[in-house]
Amino acid sequence: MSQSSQEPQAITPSAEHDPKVFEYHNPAGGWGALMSVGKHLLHSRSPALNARSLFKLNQPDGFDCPGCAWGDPEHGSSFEFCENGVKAVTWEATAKRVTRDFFARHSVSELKTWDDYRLEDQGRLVEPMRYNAETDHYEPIAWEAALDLIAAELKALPTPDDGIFYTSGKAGNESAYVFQLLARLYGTNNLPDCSNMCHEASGVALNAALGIGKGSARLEDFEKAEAIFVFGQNPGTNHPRMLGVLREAAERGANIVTFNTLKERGLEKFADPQKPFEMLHNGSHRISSHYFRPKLGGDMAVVRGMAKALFERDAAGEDVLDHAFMAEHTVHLDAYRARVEATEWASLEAQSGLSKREMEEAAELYARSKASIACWAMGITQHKHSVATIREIVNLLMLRGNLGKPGAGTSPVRGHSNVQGDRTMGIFEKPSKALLDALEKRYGRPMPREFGVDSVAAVEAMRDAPGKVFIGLAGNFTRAISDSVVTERAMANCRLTAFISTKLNRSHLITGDQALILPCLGRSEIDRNAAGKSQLITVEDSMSMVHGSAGINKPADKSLRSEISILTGIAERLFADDPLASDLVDWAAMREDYDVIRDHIADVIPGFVDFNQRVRKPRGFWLVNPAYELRFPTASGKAEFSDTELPEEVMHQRLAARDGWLTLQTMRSHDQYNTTVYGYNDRYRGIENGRQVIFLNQDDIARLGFEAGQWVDLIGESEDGVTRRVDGFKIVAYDTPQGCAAAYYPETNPLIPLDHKGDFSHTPASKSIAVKLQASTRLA
Ligand SMILES: Nc1nc2c(c(=O)[nH]1)N[C@H]1C(S)=C(S)[C@@H](COP(=O)(O)OP(=O)(O)OC[C@H]3O[C@@H](n4cnc5c(=O)[nH]c(N)nc54)[C@H](O)[C@@H]3O)O[C@H]1N2
Ligand SMILES: Nc1nc2c(c(=O)[nH]1)N[C@H]1C(S)=C(S)[C@@H](COP(=O)(O)OP(=O)(O)OC[C@H]3O[C@@H](n4cnc5c(=O)[nH]c(N)nc54)[C@H](O)[C@@H]3O)O[C@H]1N2
Ligand SMILES: [Mo]
Repeated sequence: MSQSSQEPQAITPSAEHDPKVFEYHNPAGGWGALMSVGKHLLHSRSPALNARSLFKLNQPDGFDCPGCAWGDPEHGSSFEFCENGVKAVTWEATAKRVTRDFFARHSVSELKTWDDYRLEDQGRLVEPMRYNAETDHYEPIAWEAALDLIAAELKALPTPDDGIFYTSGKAGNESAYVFQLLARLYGTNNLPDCSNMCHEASGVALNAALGIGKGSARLEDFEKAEAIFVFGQNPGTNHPRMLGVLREAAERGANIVTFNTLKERGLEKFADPQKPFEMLHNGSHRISSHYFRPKLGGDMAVVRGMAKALFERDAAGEDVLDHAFMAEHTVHLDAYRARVEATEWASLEAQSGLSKREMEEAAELYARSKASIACWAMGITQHKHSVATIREIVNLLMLRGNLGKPGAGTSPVRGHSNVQGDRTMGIFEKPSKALLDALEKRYGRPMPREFGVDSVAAVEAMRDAPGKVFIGLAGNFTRAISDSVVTERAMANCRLTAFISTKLNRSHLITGDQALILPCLGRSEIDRNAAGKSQLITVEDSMSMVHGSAGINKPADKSLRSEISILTGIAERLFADDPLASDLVDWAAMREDYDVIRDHIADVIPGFVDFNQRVRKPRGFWLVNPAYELRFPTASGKAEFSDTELPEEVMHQRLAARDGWLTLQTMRSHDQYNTTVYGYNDRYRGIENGRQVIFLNQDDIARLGFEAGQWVDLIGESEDGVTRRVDGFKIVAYDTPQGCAAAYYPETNPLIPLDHKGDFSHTPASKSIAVKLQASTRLA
């Protein structure tokens, strides 16, 4: 890159958001959660409508919660929602609107100075808008003209590989299928998605180890597990319905063994707002029976330490390994064992931040359990060595035969409500040969065989060559990906940026030569076709259950279109002169009846035979996971141990030698959904009224010569000549190991160099960022 200086991010947190720190002593959930529900219902300005919506959330005749991907029980209660599901629903079903007058009042340059909360809080987008560079304002454009423009710009590209088609995991299966079909018929596999920034490492590691990129444990396995190991995950905020499941497991005596760099309240104790007795008596139940706090990026060493302890006990004649299982179902055990035995305890302690005794204790908990599940999320997947870490977790599970039996298995807990389904539908820049063959067979058309760009590579491509067309199906790509300033320059290089969205966000403000906002229906809204019939969409949860979702609310505006209507509209125009493509796919029929799309899916995607019938059963159907049945479609046909060497040093070890540097993880507050900020509080961590905080170990604060409450600027690495910094963060003392810091995303994304990413997964390593602190000029 040529430029050497970089202006700090233009977004300035307003002085009124001066974060306050308080001690939070209550359990997660409980009255705090109920009070928050009330507050968010009121803030939406349509409390009655929203209260009604909640009874339809995750119900067989209702809509899937647009929050997380945690599964719904088959014998569920009539309330299947949580505090943060309520925020997601009320945020969508707000009474506020972003009209053409709003855009006439505020220029894009002005809006760029607004923070994420303020942008989205303006309400729902209602009509298509086009950026006018001369006036620097968005102006209304007719739907037909907007769709014509996209098709014309795509057709004008020198090669289809100059088109980039991004999907966020909010998109349902039907939109996802149509989107990938459009891109591939057009001629490219450039289908990056939010999974590239999220659980990519899980897919890569599980595919290599077990031949299937998804988790194997089902919801009912959580009722049978004797121990549940939770690595790098904060369910109290991000998967609150999982807390209910963990709590039930804890109540019946299962060990919940947590590994987390921070002390997270939701992992300590929980009061279930759906249990009236407990609420009235201010009761609660502990979640974690054991809580280990490794350093950032230390989990591979922890898990290897547990394996080492087991091998040592096995060598001493103890019955702690399932030799019969391994002999029958696995390969490469000897190589793994040799590797583990060659790894010294001293290296494991130095890298993990845990003592040998702690790792032995964790191993003992594992050895005592006859059925164990391992769960993990972003604390594991957003490091440089995430794939190796997840392979290590699978190795550990295999040592005691914890696959394919009740109460056991892998559980990568997914993020977005349909992120897993989008992949199943073919949203993937590296499609399998089988998928492309099936598409070719169905459509009689050669499919592009060259792999496309993932999320990081998409930014590199836009940065390095101007003139691309970027289409975003849901999400907020520009804000979600790393290296914000580099990314924003790259996006501005495009000839067209177009986003299919429900709410205004920063991606809309970083415009290409031309830019469009295409407002769509949300999941809670009734999606009627031209004939007035309401349509069903489908989603797949983290446990591979596929089920229907139908909105119940009146659309926010009559001019809104469904995602499918917008996508099929683009496709019709794009392929209008191509009789082959328009004969092969009747886009109008797809738009009129989503059953037609599901028939296409049934023809192409394995596991979806009779899709239309099966999805109409309450709670839907399960996509069989071969690993669950002890079938492993790997190269060897067996489950494979990996024998990767422990990284010589992870970030915190590298930085220990550099004066004043710390390893920063970027994570979610309790009041946000990814780049969507619902408010400025992070209740369980005791933060109120602000997001510009940095959590530090007390000893680090003293050692670096700062004080709690002081404002600092965060300086990132700049070896490539780009200055990376974000200004004005307040220091908060927190229970986290030395050398490890934490702050919220997306405010900290400017600190992550684009090429700081996972080996094999290419996921931005947003849980191990090198930072230095500097006293800030911001006044308290
Ligand atoms: N309400 C709400 N729900 C959500 C989301 C949301 O933003 N808001 N986002 C959705 C999405 S897309 C996703 S992917 C998931 C994310 O769900 P999580 O993975 O829970 O999300 P994070 O906030 O990134 O939390 C990471 C957790 O891992 C810990 N951690 C970080 N680094 C390490 C490490 O190196 N080792 C260990 N052992 N622990 C570590 C952190 O302390 C933190 O508790 O949630 C989904 N659900
Ligand atoms: N530093 C750092 N960066 C991260 C992460 C991290 O932990 N740290 N986490 C990463 C992860 S796990 C993920 S998944 C990504 C998230 O990346 P994305 O999925 O791209 O981002 P979101 O913030 O979920 O997208 C929010 C926008 O989606 C739109 N939207 C909401 N509902 C709908 C809908 O029903 N239809 C349509 N069409 N649009 C809708 C709204 O306009 C809203 O503004 O961020 C990643 N980035
Ligand atoms: Mo995610």
